[in-house]
Amino acid sequence: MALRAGVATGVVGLALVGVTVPAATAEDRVVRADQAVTRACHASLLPPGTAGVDRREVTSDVDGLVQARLAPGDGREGDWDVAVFDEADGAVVAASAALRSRELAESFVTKGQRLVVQACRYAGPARTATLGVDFLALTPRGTPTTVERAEVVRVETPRQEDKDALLGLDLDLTEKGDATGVEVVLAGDADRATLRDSGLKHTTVDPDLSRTSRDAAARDRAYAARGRASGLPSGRTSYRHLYEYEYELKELARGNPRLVRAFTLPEPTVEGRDVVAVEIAKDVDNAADGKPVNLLMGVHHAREWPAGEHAIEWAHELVNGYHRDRSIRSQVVKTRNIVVPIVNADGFSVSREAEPNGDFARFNYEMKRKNCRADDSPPQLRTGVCKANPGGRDRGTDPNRNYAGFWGGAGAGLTWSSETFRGPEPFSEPETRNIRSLVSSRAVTNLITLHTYGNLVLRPPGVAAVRAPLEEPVVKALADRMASRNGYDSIPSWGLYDTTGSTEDWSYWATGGFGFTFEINPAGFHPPYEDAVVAEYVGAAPAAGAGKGGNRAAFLDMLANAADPAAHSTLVGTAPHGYQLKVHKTFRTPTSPVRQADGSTTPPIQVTDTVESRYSSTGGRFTWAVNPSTRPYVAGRHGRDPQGPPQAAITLANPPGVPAENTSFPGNPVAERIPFTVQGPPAADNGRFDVSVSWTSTRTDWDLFVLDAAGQVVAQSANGGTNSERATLLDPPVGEYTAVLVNYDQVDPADPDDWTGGVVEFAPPVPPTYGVAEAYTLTCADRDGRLVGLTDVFVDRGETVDVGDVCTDSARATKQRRR
Ligand code: 0X9
Ligand code: ZN
Repeated sequence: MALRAGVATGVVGLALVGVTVPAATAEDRVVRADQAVTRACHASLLPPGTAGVDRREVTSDVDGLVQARLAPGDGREGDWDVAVFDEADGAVVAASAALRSRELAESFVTKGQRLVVQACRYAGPARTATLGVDFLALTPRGTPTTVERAEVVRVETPRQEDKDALLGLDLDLTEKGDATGVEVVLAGDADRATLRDSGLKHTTVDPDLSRTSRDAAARDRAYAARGRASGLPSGRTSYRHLYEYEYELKELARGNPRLVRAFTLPEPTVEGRDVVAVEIAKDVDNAADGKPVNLLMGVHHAREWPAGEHAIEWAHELVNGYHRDRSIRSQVVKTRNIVVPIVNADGFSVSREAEPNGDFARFNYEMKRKNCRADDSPPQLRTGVCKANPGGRDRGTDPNRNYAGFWGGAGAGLTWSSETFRGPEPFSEPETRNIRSLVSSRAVTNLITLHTYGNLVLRPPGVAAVRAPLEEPVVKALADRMASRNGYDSIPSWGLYDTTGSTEDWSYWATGGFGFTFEINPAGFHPPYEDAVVAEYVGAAPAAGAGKGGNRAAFLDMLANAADPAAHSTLVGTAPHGYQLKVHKTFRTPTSPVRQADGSTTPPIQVTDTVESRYSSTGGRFTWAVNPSTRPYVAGRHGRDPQGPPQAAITLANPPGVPAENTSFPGNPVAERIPFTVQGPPAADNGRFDVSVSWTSTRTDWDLFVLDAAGQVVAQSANGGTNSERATLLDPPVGEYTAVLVNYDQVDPADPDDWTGGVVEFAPPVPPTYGVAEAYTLTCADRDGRLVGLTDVFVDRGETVDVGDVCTDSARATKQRRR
């Protein structure tokens, strides 16, 4: 039987799609199968009458999108999947394979294209499901006309003012860079003009990003066409689609029932997709067994496809390793591992299903970053589905600016169209609420959130003004160890520029679970699979982790850290069999003062969190891994007590003459060099030095570099349009340094505008601060759920606290007995 599909053309303003009227009868909409068959619905179009499937033939009467949705039929859940095929060649057009029967398969079709919608009963008791098929027309205006050249430039941001100025431009910043500059995507001429007008110095890194992206896509086709397995745990050779992630996770669970549990995160996305995850642990269903939880996540950002690949490969790694590798097995049995490959399922589907042409125009969706929230778009741009809407890829909130940690501060966009739009309030998005719920309800002692790109291991905080946490040395040591495997730079998140509202700036500061961001690969949001996924994962050339173990080894280090009681906190005691123990804590944390569009700020929002962990007693003594009871936010800040006074200022004498103009230092070494010495305790103890110089005309340009004794640049300041430079080094090691002054440009070479006032100024180290200690509330409930024990517990990182016989010997238990 064929469904009719009609199109209503309710096109508003610039709207790209008309919403269709579902034309099928109620009868047409029920798909039925008497038998469940565990198969990939998207793998092939099966003949009519095949067990476990039902099908509908439809013809698209639009150039636009097809949407096939499933919902549970007659109230029973079960697991049905759906796939749409081209009838002529049998190729899969769209599919969806989440864990329940709530599916959305959506992709592009042409007018007159004959399609078969195949519904598959994968598992469970539901004999029926409800199918809806819609066609959405793209209006002519939906086709982008002008394709502009997208490029990557490096913008020099040596000083905090430059970083702030760059953030103020609201351009598409990457995470590739260093302390003095960052790579930025210019989507087209408007962005080019914005940057030019800012006066920030920049150089081209990739003049034609679209071409690079198209070349990458071509390499991907060739790599997959070889038909040989890669060195990845799964053997995979190409970027997965969303439905492949979904299907693979549930197959992993089906094939390893006691080891792997696939689950759906609490909230569907704004487009109605289920978000799928797996938990991997020995006796996986007993979640309250007291083991520490290690969480790996990918794809907060839609276009960052390698992030999802690395995450799902890690799931395969753990499963393969559990069966075949003694050392991995020994770590898996001590931990619980949760993997959420695609946090932003809507955005990923938009990016992954788009035409891979690599340009960053508003109506090209491959490079979409954010989620699909439309509520904050102007009313006329709220129509249409995310894959084809009048706001284009500008629609949405940046999930990595929407967490409560320091939300509302620097480095986040205030308007709907910003690439870093923070959303209307902390946790306004289903994606961030999903992760919040996971992290708040389990003892997530270790977390990595995967992004691309920049070859970085980032640790909190994301904003410099917050200062490092009191336990910075242990956090840094873990980050450094992982960075020694993947060859990335290990730096604080704020190193390139400030951000607020990112994942671990909530999770770490609120729960004490270690949290890091990896920025995978040196160049590109989803570069060739062979490089950005295979090589980066296994540690092979051309990855920076070649020969060092790659991300695989970095993830194994994180797993080992999760398994190590010295890295989290432990409660021990005794409890009768079947009794339920719980630690919980409710607290309020202020966001940043909330920046407003007019430049003012409003007071911080107080965000209430409840974190908890449960232990289900098996009788007798227990060992229960938890996070420290004091959250890092209140524990204090890292610092150092001065071991002596700061060193006295040093004047830098300007040598006679002016060096020749030089625009290519250090390639061209011509410059003036003035040595100076940094002293150490007890004579001096320096927390930082600042080297500064000035001159007369803002149209003259001197650049300043500071080299250490080995000739490495350790600080620099190289601005245009100013008449001064200031280079800063924090915690400068004792030793010999050289200030290098490069004559970049003279307003009048005949009458040189020489630099003057050269000085090195020293400041003392900032001492640590110590905050307050916080306790958990520990409760015990008996088999009937009655509260029989209640006590406060203070526990530090690395500490084991014996809570004794908490179910029979706590204050509450005593009170109960007296009654
Ligand atoms: O901006 C982000 O959310 C992350 N970079 S990405 O290019 N993948 O979008 C990094 C966030 C943390 N970094 C900084 N504080 N700079
Ligand atoms: Zn990202």
